[in-house]
Amino acid sequence: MSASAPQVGIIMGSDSDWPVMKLAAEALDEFEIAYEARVVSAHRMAKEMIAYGEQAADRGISVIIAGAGGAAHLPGMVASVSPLPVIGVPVPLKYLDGMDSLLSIVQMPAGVPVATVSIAGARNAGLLAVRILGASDPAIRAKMVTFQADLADAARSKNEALQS
Ligand code: RP5
Repeated sequence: MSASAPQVGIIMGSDSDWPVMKLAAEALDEFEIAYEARVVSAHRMAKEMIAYGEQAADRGISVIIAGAGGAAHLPGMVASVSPLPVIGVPVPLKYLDGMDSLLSIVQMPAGVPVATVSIAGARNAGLLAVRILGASDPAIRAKMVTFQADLADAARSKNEALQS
């Protein structure tokens, strides 16, 4: 977490989700984007969850990344009370390999979108948040362009290593 006002809110159903969700935080750190990270359980802290969703935009948050496991209602419920883009991260638990989390997050009713990434895909959730911010911030967008070029270079190097 950085000292400047957070642009991204990372929320999760439990602190047990943090080993997955910290990958989103690490991606945001790479782009020097300020974020906050909080446990806001949909089932155990429903009132706080609603308050978080209702207040996030007014507090200056631009994107919410919401991760949960099992009956993962947090991303969809927060999306229902916030006008912000919400990125859902299905967190895999002991049983069902995260399919329960994925299906709980991805099939939202029309009118209430959640941008669901892959099971345990918190790094991509962080990178998607960077892209969303970059759409209206040229400095962030320029960093993303550099990141993408580096990604391509790394892939090309691996291909060249295979050829030699
Ligand atoms: C979900 O229940 C949380 O998102 C977490 O993935 C799961 C288990 O929570 P704990 O019992 O570990 O607190 O709501």
